[in-house]
Amino acid sequence: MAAKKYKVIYFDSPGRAEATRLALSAAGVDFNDVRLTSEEWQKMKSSSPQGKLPMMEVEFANGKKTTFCQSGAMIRFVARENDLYGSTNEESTMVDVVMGTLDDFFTELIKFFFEKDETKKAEQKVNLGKTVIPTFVKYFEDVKKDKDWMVGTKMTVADIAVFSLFDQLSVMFDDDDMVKEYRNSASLKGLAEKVLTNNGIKKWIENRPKPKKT
Ligand SMILES: N[C@@H](CCC(=O)N[C@@H](CS)C(=O)NCC(=O)O)C(=O)O
Repeated sequence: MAAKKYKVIYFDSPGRAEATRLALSAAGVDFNDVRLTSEEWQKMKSSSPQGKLPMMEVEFANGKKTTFCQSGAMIRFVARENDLYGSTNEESTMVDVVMGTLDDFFTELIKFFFEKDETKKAEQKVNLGKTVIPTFVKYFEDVKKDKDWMVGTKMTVADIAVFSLFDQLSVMFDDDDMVKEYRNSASLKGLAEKVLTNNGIKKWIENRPKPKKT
């Protein structure tokens, strides 16, 4: 049977698309990495299903094409297709818990990055560094404990997505203090090392466009 063809469409940044790009790479699935400029996106926004990115177009073996929105749905599609979603319903649900928590974390970060008022932005930065980031780091450490993976006994998209978000944070905040809990976390550093043993992920990271500091 012919393989499915994938197109991941997003901006030229990691953001909400990178975990899906990493999951496809982990599974050794080729995909078309489409990176739009703001101008290109504005031209197609009104004719897109939700007026939001990322989107993932999948062309099935019979030629049918479906465009999925919502980063969580996209990565779960890839996870189900490639055995990256745990081995039982309990494990898959725990993967969902981790992914939902990452979404809450991402939402907090987005509020900060899009804040225009400099005073509010400075306050939010303090809150992120003192409270938000340490709280999420502690939560992910509690889930992982001293196991190899976040959930179950093999890599899932929960591992990939946790790795991806902290990888982005490390680039965004070159200020050590902001991500010191992550940098000092033996458990999450261990997870990153495990994720990076995957050849597809290693290759993707070596060759992807270098993430920019926001
Ligand atoms: N829940 C959606 C959120 C999508 C979203 O907010 N996308 C932003 C970028 S991260 C976007 O499309 N912004 C451009 C726009 O609204 O035109 C998801 O996870 O995919």
